[in-house]
Amino acid sequence: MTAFSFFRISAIFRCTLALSAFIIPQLVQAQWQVSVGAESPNRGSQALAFLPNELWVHAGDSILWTFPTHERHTLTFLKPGQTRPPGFGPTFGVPVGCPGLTPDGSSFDGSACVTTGVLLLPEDPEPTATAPTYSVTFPAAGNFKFVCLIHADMTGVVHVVDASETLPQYQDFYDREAQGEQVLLLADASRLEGRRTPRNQDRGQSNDVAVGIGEIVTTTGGGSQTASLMRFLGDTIVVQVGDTVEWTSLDPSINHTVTFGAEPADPRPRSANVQLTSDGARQAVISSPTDSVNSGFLSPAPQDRAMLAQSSPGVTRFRVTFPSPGTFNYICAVHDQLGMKGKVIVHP
Ligand SMILES: [Cu+2]
Repeated sequence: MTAFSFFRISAIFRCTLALSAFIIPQLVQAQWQVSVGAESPNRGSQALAFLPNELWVHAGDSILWTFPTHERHTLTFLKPGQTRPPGFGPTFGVPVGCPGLTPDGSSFDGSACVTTGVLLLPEDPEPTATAPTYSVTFPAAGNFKFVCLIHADMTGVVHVVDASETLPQYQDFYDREAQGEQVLLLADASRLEGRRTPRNQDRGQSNDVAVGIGEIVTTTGGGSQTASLMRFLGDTIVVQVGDTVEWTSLDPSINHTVTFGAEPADPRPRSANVQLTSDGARQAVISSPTDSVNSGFLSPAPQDRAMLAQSSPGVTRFRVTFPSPGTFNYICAVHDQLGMKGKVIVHP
C-alpha cells in the first residue's frame, strides 16, 4: 500500500465517520408521531384534525398514529385516483374499509390503499384507558394524501423524500405545531357556541336549536382540519303545547341526528314516522315522551367541486310539533358518547 492510497483510505474512513454522525440522528427519528384528533375534557369540543397534518419523512421511515379521543376516526391512505368511500358516520352496521382493513404496521407506496378501522379511546377504564395506535411505513418516495373516512374535512399529506435529502423539520417541531393547532382548534370549537344562527339572535324567544356547529380551517399546506362543537345549542328548551321546535345543523361537514326514544341500530335514515317537507326539511309530531322518533342524518351536502355532478342541498332541518305537555329527552345518536344530548320541556 502506497502512502497515497493509505491517505485516501483514511480520508474515506474519516468521511464515513463524519457522514454517520450526520445520518444517525435521522435514523433515531425514523418513527414519527402524529395524533389523530383532540378533545376538550367534557368531549364537547373536538379537533377533527391530524396533528400535525403535514410531515416530511425519509423513504423507509414510519409514522405512528395515536387515537386519543372519544370521537371516532380512521387513518386512511387511498390510492391516487381512487374514489373516496362514503362517509361512515360511525360504523352502525356499515363496514369500514378502502375496501377492507390493513394491519398495523402496513406499508404504503401508493399502489394499494391502507386504512385502520374505526379507532377511538376506549370508554373504560378511565383515566388509564390507552389510546389505540397504528403504524405505517413508507418504503418509497412520493407525496401521499391521508384522510379520515369519517370526517370529510380532516386530511393531510406526508412528503416521503429520498434518504439523501435533508428533512426540513424534526419531531420536536411537529410536536409544538400539533400542540398549538390543538389549542386553537379546541378554542375555536368552544367559541363557536356564541355564533349560533342569526335567527336565534334576532328572536328574543325562539324555538330554534342548533345541532352542533363547526368550521373548516387550513393551517398548513397539507390539508384541512375541522373544529366542531358536538352539542345542541339550546340543549334545554321550554315551549308551550302545540309549539313546533326547529333543529338546524350548523356544522359544515359533520353528520348529526335528533333522536327521541329508542336509539335505532342504524341512525342514518329517518324513522318511518318522520315526513319530508316541501322545503327540504323533515318533520314529525311527538305526543308522548316514550315515542321513538329519529330525524336521520342532518348534514349539509359535501362541498362543491369543479367537474363533479351538482349535489342536492342535503337535509339540515328537522321540525317537531309537541301537542302534549311533558319532558322529552333526546340525543344525537352519532355523538351521545360525547355528551350530545338535549331536552324539550312542553308546558301545558
Ligand atoms: Cu352529533
